[in-house]
Amino acid sequence: MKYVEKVLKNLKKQNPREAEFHQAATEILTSLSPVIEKHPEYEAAALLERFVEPERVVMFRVPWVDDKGKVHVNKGYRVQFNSAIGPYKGGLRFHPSVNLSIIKFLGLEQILKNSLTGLPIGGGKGGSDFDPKGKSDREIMAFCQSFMTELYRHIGADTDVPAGDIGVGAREIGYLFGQYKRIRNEHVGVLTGRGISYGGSLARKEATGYGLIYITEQALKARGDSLKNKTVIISGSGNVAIYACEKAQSLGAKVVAMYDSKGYVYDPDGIKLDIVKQIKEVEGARIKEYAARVSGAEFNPDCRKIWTIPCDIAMPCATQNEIDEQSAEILVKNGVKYVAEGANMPSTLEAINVFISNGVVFLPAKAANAGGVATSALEMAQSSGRMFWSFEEVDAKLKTIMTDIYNNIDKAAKEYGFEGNYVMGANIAGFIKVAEAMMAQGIV
Ligand code: NDP
Ligand code: 2IT
Repeated sequence: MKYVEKVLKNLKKQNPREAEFHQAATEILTSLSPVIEKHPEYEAAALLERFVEPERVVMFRVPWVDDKGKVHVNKGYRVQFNSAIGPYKGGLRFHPSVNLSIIKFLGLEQILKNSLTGLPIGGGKGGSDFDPKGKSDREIMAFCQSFMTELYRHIGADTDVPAGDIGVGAREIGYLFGQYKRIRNEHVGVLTGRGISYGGSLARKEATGYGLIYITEQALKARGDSLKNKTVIISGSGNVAIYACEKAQSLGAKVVAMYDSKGYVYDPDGIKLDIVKQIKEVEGARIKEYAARVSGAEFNPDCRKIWTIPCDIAMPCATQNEIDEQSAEILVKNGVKYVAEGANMPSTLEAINVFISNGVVFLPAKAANAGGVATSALEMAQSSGRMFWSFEEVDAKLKTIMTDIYNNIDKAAKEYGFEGNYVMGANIAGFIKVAEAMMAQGIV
């Protein structure tokens, strides 16, 4: 049996019932075969076995009291996956679906994503099964303070730097940072996505969505095309989706549909983003509201049906496995030309096969959504340098980073004989740097 197959088989055996982790590992390890074949010394150094095993997993209890005085207990996680090229870096997700498998798949992906940014950041991820929906500000604060009261001892500006993800935005980062500072008595860049008044970076909020559009623009440009007049579907209506929509529209694309977990809205005239922002960012209400406010817009409670709307470009920006094989086939049948993943692992392995085998330009998450964490690394640089860059400076750096990522994954795919296959390109280009760093540092 080949080395990668052995490692994958063992991973599944040693980590049973972790479906999402198996899925991410399968995609990554399968792509790495051509690199591994060129480097027999990797097997002798058990490099892959070490690569798929987190350096450290922290699991903890998060007790907190709600507004009625009732005590709740949630699970807290931080997976410090790989620090070969820099301090652990990656978001925190607060969502009731969170479990160890989900945090591990996100952490594994993050290692390669962070490597692709070209910046010195290792891979980590964390979160909780806490559901921020319907909670008061005080309850959110109580939860965040309790979460940080354990997490603080495991993180640090040069050790592990968490940030946001699903359910963790500016408000949560603020409460988490306040508690860290209070315990440690240190005002340092230990979290990114901070508010601008206390060490955050301009353009971090927009970065994942903008970056997604910048890399898509590059892929279009390389084919003599542009976003102008393209029909786009963006799933989700959170941080990534909103700013992807904003940048896509500013470049002339027509975004016709978006969703939240309760259903999607279709607006054939093009989504009015100010109304979405009002509903989601100001009121914290449901996207369904959009259809009530905009004439000609329709609401459908079945999220998956969003992929039956014909489009040129599909951008899943909500969560894992939102596009399955059947949805991918419908998208292809309806003429989709590009799929760019804003969310992490939004396409199943079967869906990816459908896209690639049908010649769809498929930009995988670890490349396409790397703009968020890249800008987090720019926030870290500003924090440690005691500097503050303008929006334009940060945005220009983000654009360069996304262009470089596109060129690097394109080049790696070609070099290894898989031209146009960016799953291969992204995994290989991301892995090479991490593998070199791990080999140089000995058996650790
Ligand atoms: P937000 O919490 O801001 O928004 C999440 C959005 O996805 C909401 O519209 C939410 O709807 C929807 N959603 C979540 N779960 C489901 C589900 N099961 N079915 C349908 N819709 C769902 O998160 P972000 O925008 O920050 O994150 C979105 C994705 O992008 C995630 O996969 C995240 O890992 C990834 N990502 C985020 C980065 C960042 O910088 N924030 C960076 C790189 C990747 P509802 O409100 O109804 O739950
Ligand atoms: O998935 C991701 O890359 C993020 N949620 C952002 C991580 C970060 O550290 O900014």
